[in-house]
Amino acid sequence: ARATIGLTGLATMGRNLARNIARHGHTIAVHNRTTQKTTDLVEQFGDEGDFVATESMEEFVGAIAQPRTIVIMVKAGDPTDAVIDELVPLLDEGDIVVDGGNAHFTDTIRREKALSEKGLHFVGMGVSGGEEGALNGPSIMVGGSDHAYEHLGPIMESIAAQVDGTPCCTHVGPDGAGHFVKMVHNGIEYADMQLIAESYDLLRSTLGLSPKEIGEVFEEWNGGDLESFLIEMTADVLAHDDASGEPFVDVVRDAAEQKGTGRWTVQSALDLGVPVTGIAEATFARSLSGHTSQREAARKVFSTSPEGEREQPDRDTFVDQVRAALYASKVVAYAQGFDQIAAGAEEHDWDVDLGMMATIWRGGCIIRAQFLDRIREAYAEEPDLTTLLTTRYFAEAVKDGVDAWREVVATSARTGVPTPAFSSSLAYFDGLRRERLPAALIQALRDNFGAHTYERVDREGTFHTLWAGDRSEQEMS
Ligand code: NBP
Repeated sequence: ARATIGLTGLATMGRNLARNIARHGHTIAVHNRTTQKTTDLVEQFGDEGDFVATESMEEFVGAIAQPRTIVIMVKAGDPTDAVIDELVPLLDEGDIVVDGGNAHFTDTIRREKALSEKGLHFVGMGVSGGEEGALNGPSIMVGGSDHAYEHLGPIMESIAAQVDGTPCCTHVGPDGAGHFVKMVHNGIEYADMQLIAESYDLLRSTLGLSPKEIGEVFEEWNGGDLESFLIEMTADVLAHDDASGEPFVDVVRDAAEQKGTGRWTVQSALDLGVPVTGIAEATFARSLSGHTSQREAARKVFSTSPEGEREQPDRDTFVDQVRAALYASKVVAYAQGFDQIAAGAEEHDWDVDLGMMATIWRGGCIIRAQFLDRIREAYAEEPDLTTLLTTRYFAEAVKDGVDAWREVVATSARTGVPTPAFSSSLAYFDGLRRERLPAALIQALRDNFGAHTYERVDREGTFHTLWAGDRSEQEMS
């Protein structure tokens, strides 16, 4: 029998995705550059479904029913281009080539253009949830044409995570839209994790709680508004002891790594002019943690202050304040991420349904959370909302938490516990809600040194003051 779909690239992700597809009753042709991986897959898991193992690219392409749907799951970057170059001469018009790796969305736009000129459909597909998700139900963000989704969508919807009967998979929009949304999703994941890490640090450094005790706090938080996969995982990790008997978190080197999607999100946000301060601070915090020699130099010079002046706030009060600060900062980080998706969609002319993004992140992916249902509801109530921050539910949550949020940020400043994500989120919130911003002074300075002109609050038009002359004001337009 001809396979209904093919998948090439059988490392961790590809292999699990192939098994997931086969388990859902789809006949799948499998291929890998190194044939051993194909043989291993079919030997170990061949009884899970209908696999067609192939060795050469020709054999692989020949095994798939037309129009072919072919998923590439190789290392992002040059390997993806190498596989596309090998595949394309073997394909027929109307075939669908799907890149399920973590490609940069601009690469996806480029590839889609090149393949559509050859009469092929190219789909950039963001797959979230790591290896576990790939096997048991990921969250899938599909780009590309409507035609491609008609073929690919039903298969992907069948293997995606399901929440309340809704698959965590959707057609996000044309060309790079799927990979763009996956990128921002990863950026939000960075912010989420940084906020959790800051909460842990505050509870440990300020209250002197042990990792186990903090794990219990997180477990309790997981029973409320903060309920999410990452909070649950934090409770689990903090409760874990190393074989040496030490808390596991204490034996792990404190230098966070990154594969680049957080950096991409921030780079794109800078291009779009969207202030994603939570994601940016989370990304920079990882960089800072890895700057070992600078940290060592600073530690030697500044070791004395202000540690040793540990404040001892009331435990229950402070735990609750940190919870409120975490929630409010999380609202800000998500509001910023959704702003970026809206701006990206506008820039690239993608019609992205923002509520749907929250819907498909409710399951399968690392940031899955109860919270996303609130975001989905907010967009259902008001599809064109200006910012998530001011929607009924989130506005109430932030208003209720703002005093605690300020207290936590103030405590962190006094005690020297760095909280870049908490602090910057609060600054963002205050920046948005202030009646007047000191941007007026910036405009005045710009006009003074560079004749960059300014607008006035009391009249229409553009103006310039002759700063070096008689300081009279000229109307420029
Ligand atoms: P890797 O990113 O480690 O890539 C290994 C695969 O790429 C192998 O199948 C390898 O074939 C193939 N490959 C390479 Br490398 N160069 C090739 C070339 N020139 N021609 C053909 N094949 C080539 O695999 P992964 O961790 O399974 O991830 C796959 C994709 O999924 C990546 O884009 C990744 O960013 C993305 N992703 C990963 C995760 C995760 O949690 N790991 C989550 C979401 C998305 P070989 O066996 O012959 O060397």
